[in-house]
Amino acid sequence: MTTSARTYLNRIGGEWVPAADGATTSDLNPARTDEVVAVFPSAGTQDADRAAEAAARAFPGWSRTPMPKRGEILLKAAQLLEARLDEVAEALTREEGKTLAESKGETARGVSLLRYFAGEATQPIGEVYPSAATATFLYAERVPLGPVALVTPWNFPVAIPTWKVAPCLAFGNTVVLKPAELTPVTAWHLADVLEKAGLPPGVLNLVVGRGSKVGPALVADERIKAISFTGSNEVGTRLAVQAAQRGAKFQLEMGGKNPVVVLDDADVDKAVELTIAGAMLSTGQKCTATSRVIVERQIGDRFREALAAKASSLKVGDGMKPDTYMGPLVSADAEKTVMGYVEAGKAEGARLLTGGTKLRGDEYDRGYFVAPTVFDRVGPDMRIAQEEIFGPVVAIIEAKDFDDAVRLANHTRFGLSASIVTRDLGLAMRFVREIEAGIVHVNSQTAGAEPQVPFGGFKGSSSGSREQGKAARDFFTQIKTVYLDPP
Ligand code: UN1
Repeated sequence: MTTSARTYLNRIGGEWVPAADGATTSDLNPARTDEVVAVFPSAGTQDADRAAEAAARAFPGWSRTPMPKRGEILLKAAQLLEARLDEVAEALTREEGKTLAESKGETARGVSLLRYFAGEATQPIGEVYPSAATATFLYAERVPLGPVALVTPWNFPVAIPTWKVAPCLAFGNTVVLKPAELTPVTAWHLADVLEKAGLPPGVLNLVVGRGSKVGPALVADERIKAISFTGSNEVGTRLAVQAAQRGAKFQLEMGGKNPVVVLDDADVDKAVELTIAGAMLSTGQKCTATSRVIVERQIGDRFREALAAKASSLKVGDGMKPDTYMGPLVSADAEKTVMGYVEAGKAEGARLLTGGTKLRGDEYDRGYFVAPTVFDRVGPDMRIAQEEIFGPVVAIIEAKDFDDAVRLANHTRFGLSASIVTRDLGLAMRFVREIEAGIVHVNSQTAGAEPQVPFGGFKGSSSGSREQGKAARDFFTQIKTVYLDPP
């Protein structure tokens, strides 16, 4: 057991504080569970209450701070985060498991997000309309909501908190950030760089604690005017009901069951490369991960052989090692869920082409390592074709032709991202038109999100709103229409 793990504190009202009841939680390395990465407070309802109070107190001052000034703080935070990019990336790999290369990429994305929203802080925030009356100055202005709760997952512990926090602050709201308890160090860094960049006390409050306690307490709190959540459909649905009951604004980004469609004319190597990247990077733990491959018949055999060969050749290991392609799953629970789906796939009659096992040996025994897994002969209604697995498991489903492929791709309650691999521009354009997904890729993998464009899903993948880019403004502001007449 590592004894040198650093102890961190929550940030409430400008002070670093332990949990009200003194409870703590250990942040473990999923590649080596005997390594304690950090010790954090395990906040409860009392801490949630204090954080909401602090955010409410800070709101009048922050909402009146000129928007460009708020933008300057975000820009300064971007510089500070960039200066500690290696440190944050290493913490990310150690607490979440993804490879160091992915962690560096994600931290760099955090820097871009802060920069992007610093720029947003000088963009127009309303519109002037013609009025029926000659003298009336008629305009609609975007104004802040108030204190907002941001509930974020462990799988992108830098990028997702940043893409919620940055616009939330830019538009004049104050924040209670509740990051996933599995990955608090990265969220702590975000809070720390914002503070060092000059964010006034209470504007951003960090509450690390159990989601099951802190989440509902924040959602029920009358001082919290809106909640933005990324996570499971199960938690999201409950949260929406609770928020709707008291009239709080909410935004949900949830699961996916994202398809890549491989048409007969595709280059097999390219299709394999995109499928592997989409399905196996981050150990398949992305809401945008590829989890179904819908292949046309003629290319089917060549594709499945090449995909299985590539999947079984991937180097799995500790994400800190430079040659690792795929790290561990994040937790024992995650491993149990993934292995449960492997069993379900076999029991329902799918054919296991490769993987499906826990990895054994010195390098693996202390972590949550499973082999990259490929099933074929998957029926469209099997559980592994319908439910979000959130692990390195991909299901190959055969399609008769293009129309069948689109029908199969849309045969899901989710609609986050989708991809097609083809050289046929006409079919690619039809796919873009017919696919029920919020994010469509042609000849690129299903994952990925640039800061300047809307991000979000159709159907059961989201509550309908979008994050990032100009779309972030819609959620983090409300509209005030003003009829201004001379006295
Ligand atoms: C990406 O595909 O790079 O939780 C981002 C998730 C998504 C973010 C995906 N909200 O996986």
